[in-house]
Amino acid sequence: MNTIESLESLIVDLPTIRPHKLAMHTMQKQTLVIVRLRCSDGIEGLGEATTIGGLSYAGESPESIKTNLDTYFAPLLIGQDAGNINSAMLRVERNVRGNTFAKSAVETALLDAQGKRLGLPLAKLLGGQVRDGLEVAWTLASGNTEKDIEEAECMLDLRRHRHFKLKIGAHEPAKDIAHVAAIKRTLGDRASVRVDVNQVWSEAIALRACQQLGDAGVELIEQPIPRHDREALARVSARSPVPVMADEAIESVEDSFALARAGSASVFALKIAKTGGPRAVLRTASIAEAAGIGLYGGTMLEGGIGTLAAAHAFATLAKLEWHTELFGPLLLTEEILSEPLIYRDFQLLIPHAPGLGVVLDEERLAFFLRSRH
Ligand code: MUC
Ligand code: MG
Repeated sequence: MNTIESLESLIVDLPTIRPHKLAMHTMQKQTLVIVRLRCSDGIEGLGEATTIGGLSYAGESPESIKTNLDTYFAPLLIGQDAGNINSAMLRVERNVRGNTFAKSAVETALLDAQGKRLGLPLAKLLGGQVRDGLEVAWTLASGNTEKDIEEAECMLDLRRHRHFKLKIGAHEPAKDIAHVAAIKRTLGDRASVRVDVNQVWSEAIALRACQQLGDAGVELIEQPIPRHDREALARVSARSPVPVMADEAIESVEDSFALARAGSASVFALKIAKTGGPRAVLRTASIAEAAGIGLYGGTMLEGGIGTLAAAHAFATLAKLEWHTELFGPLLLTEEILSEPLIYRDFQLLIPHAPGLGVVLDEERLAFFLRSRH
């Protein structure tokens, strides 16, 4: 039998092109957790578990992900059949509660290895892609309206992005809404503008603000209120003139079912990290599709490995009405892959090589490894 021989996790710190300001945290760098899964047939699978701002976004930090992978996941997986992803992930599921970021990295690494083994790109392993590329939104989060406008103009000129997500919630709603309205006024019909509130508003504030954002021409409002209040999200969603998207509210496939049942949102942000991997995210997508909920391909600002793991999965979806925000690698100044991902004509292209379609640059990886510093 071809078995899993080792599972190694590496913390890599990479600089960002500028500070990235979210309501709960300002990123000055991004920290990736890279998984290397080695199999007895000599094949290595790669995975990534990346979050935002230590513990400020979700319940797993890069350090806890590494500890849990090394201490709990590795002993569960070593010696198991490397070619049976269902059985390996079932074993993980039976023994590990939560920890969807770490699970996502492991599922990705198993799929990457299997794809390389069978000579199939990951999207083919998942049933086959129905599109060659994915439109990618860019997040304007410099913290300054003029700079954001300049950045958006530059992205339009480069034909890299024509959908922009604005991170709000760090300021008073009136100030945030004026910032959004100024950007939308300048960009007009040349671009779509969406906002992400990252759970900051109360229901009362959200009800008023959604109206004002609608008047300003915003086309999508992401997670306006705290994740746990599904009923309030449903009320805001029902009264908002703009579609409301659930992001942090989804921390598992089961959460997505509960949200669909409660009618909490008309769009779901799919993230491999929040549901436990590329296959798990497709289960969330199926729930949404059955409930008539629109789909958006979200990110935790992963590097190239996590970004492509999500891209292969999203490329298999029949409908991806709201496109994606798979721009994580473009926020980083450094690359740890031997070839960067290809962004062209507003799209991220899906590689055709077996597995994820990436190769690590061992020297760059070694240079940015946290243990070196
Ligand atoms: C989030 O909340 O959606 C995605 C894009 C971005 O700038 O931040 C992330 C997280
Ligand atoms: Mg979000």
